[in-house]
Amino acid sequence: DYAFFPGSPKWGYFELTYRIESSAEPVGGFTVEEFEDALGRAAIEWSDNSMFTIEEAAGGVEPSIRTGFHRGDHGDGFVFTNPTLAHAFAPSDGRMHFNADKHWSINDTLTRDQFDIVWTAIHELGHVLGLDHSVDPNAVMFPTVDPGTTKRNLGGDDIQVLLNMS
Ligand code: TQI
Ligand code: ZN
Ligand code: ZN
Repeated sequence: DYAFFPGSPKWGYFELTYRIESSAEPVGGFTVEEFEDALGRAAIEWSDNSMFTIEEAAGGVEPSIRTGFHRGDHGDGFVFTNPTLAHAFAPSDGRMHFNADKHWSINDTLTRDQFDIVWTAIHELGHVLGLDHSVDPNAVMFPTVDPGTTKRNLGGDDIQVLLNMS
């Protein structure tokens, strides 16, 4: 959806920080520790493959990215309905929300009803950085969910698009 990113908005700097701010508890007992782990891995994947560094915000620091679990109508005008896993806003908004009603997993072995939080976090961070969807099926930014499968490494296309954004 190209209209989501009018004018190729950019951050203007490359050292980004994030903080967890949830308004809902995820179903299925998914813990804050697992979420922190997933975000850390997603942040490393982009940090290792781009000019961005993405780290957890230290106390008292204003984070660039605010992420967390939310349910249904959570006040930003984008109501979570069943098929939606997560959504993120274009730069330099920084909001990245995960649907608390989905069954999330940090493990790369998934049951049929689970979704990989690491994959989803890498994908949503891509939107936060300013990337739209890719038509390359190997890209993390390819907009198709395969339940029960994972994709935890950036494809050449993801990295190429990002380099062309700077
Ligand atoms: N959420 C959509 C997404 O992140 C929301 C969306 C639709 C969107 N069009 C957009 C966000 C354009 C930014 C720009 O793509 S989702 C996947 C994937 C979703 C989908 O819940 O459908 C992933 C979230 F790629 F697997 F289909 C994460 Cl990884
Ligand atoms: Zn939201
Ligand atoms: Zn997407």
